[in-house]
Amino acid sequence: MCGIVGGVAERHIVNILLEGLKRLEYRGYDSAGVALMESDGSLKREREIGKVKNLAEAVAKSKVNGTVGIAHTRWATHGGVTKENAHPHMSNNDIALVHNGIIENHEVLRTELQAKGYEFLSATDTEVIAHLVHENRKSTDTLLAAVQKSVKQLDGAYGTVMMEPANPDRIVVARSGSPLVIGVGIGENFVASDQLALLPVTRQFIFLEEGDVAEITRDEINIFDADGNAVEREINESTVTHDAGDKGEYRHYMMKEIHEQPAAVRNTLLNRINADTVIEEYLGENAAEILQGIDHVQIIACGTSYHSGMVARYWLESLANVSCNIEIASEFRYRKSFVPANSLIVTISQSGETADTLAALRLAKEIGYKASLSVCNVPGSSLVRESDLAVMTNAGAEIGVASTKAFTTQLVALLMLTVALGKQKGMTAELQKEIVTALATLPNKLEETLTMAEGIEKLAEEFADKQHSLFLGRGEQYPIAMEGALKLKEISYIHAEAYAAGELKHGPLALIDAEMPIIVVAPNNDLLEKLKSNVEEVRARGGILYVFADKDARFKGDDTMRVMEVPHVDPIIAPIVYTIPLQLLSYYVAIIKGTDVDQPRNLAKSVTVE
Ligand code: F1P
Repeated sequence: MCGIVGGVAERHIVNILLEGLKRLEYRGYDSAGVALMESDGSLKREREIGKVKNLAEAVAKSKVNGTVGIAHTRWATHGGVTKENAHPHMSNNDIALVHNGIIENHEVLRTELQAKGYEFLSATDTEVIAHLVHENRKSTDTLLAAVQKSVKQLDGAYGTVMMEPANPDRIVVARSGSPLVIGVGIGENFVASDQLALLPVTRQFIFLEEGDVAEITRDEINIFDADGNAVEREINESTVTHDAGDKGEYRHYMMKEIHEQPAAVRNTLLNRINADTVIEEYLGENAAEILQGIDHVQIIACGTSYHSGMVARYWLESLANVSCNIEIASEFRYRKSFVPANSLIVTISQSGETADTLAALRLAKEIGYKASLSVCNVPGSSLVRESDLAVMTNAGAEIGVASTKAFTTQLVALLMLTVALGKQKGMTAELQKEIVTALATLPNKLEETLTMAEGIEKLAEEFADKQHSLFLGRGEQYPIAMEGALKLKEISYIHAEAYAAGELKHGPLALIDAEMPIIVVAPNNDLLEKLKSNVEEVRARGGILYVFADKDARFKGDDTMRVMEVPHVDPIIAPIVYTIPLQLLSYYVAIIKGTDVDQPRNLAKSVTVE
């Protein structure tokens, strides 16, 4: 979703801002803009719809530059995709600002400000902030004071950065519900909605907290909490190990990230397992103590992360003997739910900034969950900071909107968590050893599975003209079927639905004909014979099957059933391995269809509005 970059320097920074925006492109956006200020206070702005490339061309033409500036990629919420609605927004040439989030009381504020004579030039909620700050600036000595006054009048979520030509040596930022990070430099300072944007200029970051307002100059960063008290916030050295970098030998980030999975999983496992078990300390200093009293786990997540949580439910109940529920964050946060005694809330999120997941965590803390744990890929993100324990997936930056390596590393982290909790519930030493042994083999198994790519590329040709598809799995492979269907939807725009195979005859069987490809995930586990019966039900009705199966599962391919052999693995880690061919399938289908694989239409990487 929207991205922010800003900076105060001695050098001209337009290229730093544009590079920052490019690094945020992966989040999904539909227009981009930049405003720069020279030290004499002259203010210039460029905005373009479409890609950052268009903005860069406009900037090159108009030669806009300056030492202080703000930039933005917009993902439309209020107001269509137009140049007028793109940020930065200005109030009477006196204030320029960019904003992520949604101002919920924008209508009321707009009416009030219009009555005071402000003319609105866009349909955005953001422009309200610009005029509100402008109005409050009339009765305050500084922009900082005007922002502190204004944020008290705003409802909703914002990460906002602004500047005024009257004081061209500073920017003012405010955070509530939408992340902002300050990049600390030498004789220059920056701000962004995601540290990735600033990695070319610094690795020193201050993560602003909820309610913080800060004034930033070249040499000073003054931060104030929601009550207006000056506060010190720690400077963190960035631990982002893989820079987003370029696509290397790959055509798309998604394919690069699919192929990074063996290395990413190695990283997730690093120093966290030994030959016998999981080393609990990796979860945090007092992890063992917190997990000890836990009798129930409630998992909360959205999208792909929800699917990894669904697999974890099977693992936690069958392997760790801990009761577990899972719910989509946007549902959980708006219903009254029962909190069993000694419950742990587990949030799962690649970004750690998904608005619904974050709100659900905050609610869980309020309603009596004993402790919170987050499985997350972004260090310093809101979920990580607000949870008692965090298990980092360490997958490196994920740029493709459709999540791949974040998902498989989440599964690895969740399987390790299963062992850690299982130990508290009497999991046998043999089972602990079986799980860590299987995990240790996983990176090589994933490498082996990736060699299926060529065969799947051919298979994809049979899908490209289809309108619909059905994915089937049973047990912990059911969520993998769901994830496969989601991937196909997201990047190839083919309607895909997943069913627990046992549900087929309760409705979806009516859909089966030769135009409906049916994809089946079939490892050699104790549900195999049941699954085979479901496959026969489809075959008997003229359906065309594509079965991803263990060779010992003995499926016989023919005209109506294509069988793709997946490497043999311990059934415990099979959900992780079977994810790979489904990712590859959706990728190759999308290539044939010519879609924008890394930034599929209408989607955003980090869903920071509800
Ligand atoms: C959740 C999610 C992703 C999906 C897309 C939109 O994000 O649904 O799973 O791939 O990027 O957001 P997160 O909470 O895991 O960051």
